[in-house]
Amino acid sequence: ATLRVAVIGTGRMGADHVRRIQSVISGARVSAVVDVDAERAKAVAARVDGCTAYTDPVVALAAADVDAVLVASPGPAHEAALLAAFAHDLPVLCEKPLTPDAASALRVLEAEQALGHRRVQVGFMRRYDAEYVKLKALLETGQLGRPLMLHNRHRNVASPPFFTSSMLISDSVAHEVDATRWLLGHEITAVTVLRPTPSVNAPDALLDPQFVVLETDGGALSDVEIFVNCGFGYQVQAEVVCERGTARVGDGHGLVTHMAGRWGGTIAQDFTERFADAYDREIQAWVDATRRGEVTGPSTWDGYAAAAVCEAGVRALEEGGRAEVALVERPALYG
Ligand code: NAD
Ligand code: ISE
Repeated sequence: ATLRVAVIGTGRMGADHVRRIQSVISGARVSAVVDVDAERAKAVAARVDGCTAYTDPVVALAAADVDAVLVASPGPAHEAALLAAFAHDLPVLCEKPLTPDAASALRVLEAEQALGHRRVQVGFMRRYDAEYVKLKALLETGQLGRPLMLHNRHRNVASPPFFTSSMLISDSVAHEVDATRWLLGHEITAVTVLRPTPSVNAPDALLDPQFVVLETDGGALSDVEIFVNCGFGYQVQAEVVCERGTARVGDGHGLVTHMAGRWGGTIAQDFTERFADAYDREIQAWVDATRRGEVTGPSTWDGYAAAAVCEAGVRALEEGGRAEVALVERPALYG
């Protein structure tokens, strides 16, 4: 049967996911949208046949025509939405971050264990990006040997007005934290954050860019340049350096033109463009797995681990130096 999805949060990502479920992927439709901004929810619902607008997630998730939940509200609202979904044992696609800090992520981890089965796929969409998937597959062949270092660059054109210096870590570097754990198959054990003099284009007091070094339990280093007001484009790149070679993704050389004595291409301007296909595959994979009665993709454990690493990263940013990551023991539910 067609999966009837409630989308919580109808801002930039939520509205894009509504469009994706209705017009791009198969097997699902949007039966409810929820936003604390009633007008926004109504405007999105008006574009979808048979879709009801709500302002309270708890009321929406109790509706009879909701089979699954897509959480796209801001991070601080995720815990309440996840617990409301668990109360009805509903499958959830939760946009990253699972929650903004380790304590709240741990509460979600414990609540899912109390259900006794996995219910959550976390929205770390890099795992569905064609280039990242190829990089992961190459590493798994072992041809390049053991990974020693991973170099990441993550650049946004401009940060939204509510962005804080710690959000460069908890909202943006969260993706590289997950990509590092997933690509290398290691847990991250410590974080160091270096702070160059901020760019003149960074809004007042925003520490942008930052340089983050992640240490792993497999003895690898993963560094991240995070620069959210670079001005020129949206770039996400990764290069892994192994004992017998290197491999990199994200150069974006899709179309190269030669004209008037110059050569070049274009640079995506935001994540909805750069990762459009990854989001499509991510949501399709969630719908397909849910309809089979399965839960696949990044788990609540992955969301918790990322939250714990980011929390250590924020500590390293604020206090200087190196902050160690403390994880609880990995519960059996997560393999
Ligand atoms: P946004 O501010 O554009 O939209 C958030 C919406 O949620 C707003 O309409 C707001 O009114 C609504 N909202 C706030 N509190 C709510 C609550 N308690 N219940 C219901 N609705 C509520 O934000 P966004 O950029 O769309 O980000 C949403 C989520 O998606 C965040 O978790 C963010 O980290 C994530 N995100 C992921 C990616 C990615 O690449 N995967 C990119 C951008 C954002
Ligand atoms: C945003 O929330 C995302 O998830 C984007 O992928 C990332 O590039 C951006 O920096 C975040 O703020």
